[in-house]
Order: sequence, then structure tokens, then C-alpha cells
Amino acid sequence: MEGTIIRGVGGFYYVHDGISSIYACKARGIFRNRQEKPLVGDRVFFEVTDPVDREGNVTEILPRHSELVRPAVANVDQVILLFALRRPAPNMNLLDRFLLMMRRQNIPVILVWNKADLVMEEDWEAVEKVYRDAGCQLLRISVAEDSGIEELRSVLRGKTTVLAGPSGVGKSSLTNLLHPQAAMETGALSRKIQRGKQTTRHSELFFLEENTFLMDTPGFTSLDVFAGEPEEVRDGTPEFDLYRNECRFLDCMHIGETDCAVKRAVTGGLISPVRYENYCQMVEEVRRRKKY
Ligand SMILES: Nc1nc2c(ncn2[C@@H]2O[C@H](COP(=O)(O)OP(=O)(O)O)[C@@H](O)[C@H]2O)c(=O)[nH]1
Ligand SMILES: [Mg+2]
Ligand SMILES: [Zn+2]
Repeated sequence: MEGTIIRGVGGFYYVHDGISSIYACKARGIFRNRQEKPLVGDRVFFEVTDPVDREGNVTEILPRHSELVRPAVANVDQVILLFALRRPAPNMNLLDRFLLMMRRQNIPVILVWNKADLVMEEDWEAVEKVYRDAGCQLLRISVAEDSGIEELRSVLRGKTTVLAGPSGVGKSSLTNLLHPQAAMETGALSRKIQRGKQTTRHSELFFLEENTFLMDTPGFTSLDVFAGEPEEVRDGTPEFDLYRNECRFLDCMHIGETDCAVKRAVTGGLISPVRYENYCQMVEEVRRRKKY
């Protein structure tokens, strides 16, 4: 049979068949010899050894199309970056850093704004404009009022998605809304293995519907920029594209250069000054990191 590893605890891998059943599987020695370690998110072949208690053996790991380190998860198709429009007020610096990181790893991001119930239409439109210009796919939801959720479901359908964002924005509330049967599924698992569960902090994929999985991650509060080239920060900022051909210098970083069309666009209100400020800061950090 074929399935997806949704959790790994104490040497067991929980494999979801993509429809409705979860099997507690052991990884056979064959992997250990090959130094392969199954990851949450892995697509696997498995054989059922006990159909009543739903136990089995993972027999083969299928090739991964992606692998994230933190959280450790394979085959992620996209990231939902959840921010609240208010309470907590969005930290745009953190947001811009995260967008850049994901762009650099080629992981599609959908920027989802929660707590729509707490802000006026104008406040939303301002945020929407800035991040549309930044090339983001955006969605506005309210978990409290159950609005925008169907649209979000269609974005998730058929994919494995990691849900990320700072704490307090509603990640757990959203997961519970999308996956109300979480407790039931856990209760259905084999008693023998259940015991390990309370003591282990683990990443876990939630099954939402056919071939659709979601992983809630702990909130992050800060994010260091990568070790790389300052040009990567620049090239990961799509709103410069409209203007950069008019800069005097071909390799303009749009910071200290004279006759810079990007800086003119910032001054003229065509590029968000907050995004630009965050950009300058990230370039500075990458440069500093390069020196050491
Ligand atoms: N007003 C409002 N509050 C929300 C909404 N979604 C979640 N909350 C509240 O925000 C707080 C933090 O939610 P939680 O899911 O724990 O956030 P997490 O830290 O990202 O997992 C809780 O008190 C939720 O009830 C929403 O759409 N509107
Ligand atoms: Mg939470
Ligand atoms: Zn320039």
C-alpha cells in the first residue's frame, strides 16, 4: 500500500493512506542499513501486518521533491504564512524576511491575513496593495467569523502545506477549524503506541481531506537573514522590477547610488517605504554576515 507519514514517535511512523486510515508502522532494518531516515511528509510504500490494530511496516520511501529543515518535513508543496491584521499588530520586518527566505528556497507562499473582523476595509486595502505589489498571493480570512475559509480550503486541496506565522495570529484556531476531528483520529490509534505521545514534541501532519495535509508549526518571533549575496535580497524584491532599468548603474543596489529610479519610486510613494526600509536592513545584514 501507499501512504504519507504524518507523524513519527518513538520509532513508529504513522502512515495515512490518503483516504481515511492511519497505520502505526515500523521502519524495517533495510533503511537503517542505507542510512535513510523517514521524515514526516514522506510518501512511502508499506505492508500491513495487523489489519485490526492497524499496524505495519514501511518498506520503501519514495523520492522526495522537497525537504525542509525547520520544521523537518518532506514534500511540502507550499507555505501558508499567517499574520493577523490586528492583535497582534503585524511585524512587517519579520514578514518580509520570511517572504525572502521562502522565495530563496523556491517554496510558494500564500500570505493569509486573519482577524479580518477586527479591521476596517481601508486598513485591509492598504496592506493588500503593498503585498500584491510584492508579488504575493493573498487571502483575507476570519477564523472567528468563519469567513474566507472555503477559499482557503481550495488553496489547500490536494497539497501538503506548512502553516507558519508568529504566535497569537490564530494558527491553532485555524487548524482546529479545518481539522475538527483531530481528537477522534488520535483516539483511534493503537493503545500500545499511544503512550509515547504525551512526552514527545513532534511535527505532525493533519489530514484534511483526500491527499490534503496541513502542518501547524510553533510560532516564530525572529528570523536571521541567510548567508548569501546582497544581490539575492535585491533580486527577491519584485517591486523593484518596474523601475530598475532606469537606474544609472546596471548593478544598482538602490541604496547609496546616485540617479536611482528605485529610490525615486520610494520617495514618490510608488514603492512602500516600509518594505524599502526592511530591504535596506536585510541587505546590510547579509553584507555584515559575509564579512565574518
Ligand atoms: N478576533 C479574532 N480573534 C481570533 C481569530 N482567530 C483567532 N483568534 C484569537 O486569537 C488568539 C490566538 O489564537 P491561536 O490560535 O492560539 O494563535 P496561534 O498562537 O497562532 O496558534 C486566540 O484568543 C483566538 O481566539 C479571528 O479571526 N478573529
Ligand atoms: Mg498555536
Ligand atoms: Zn537603483
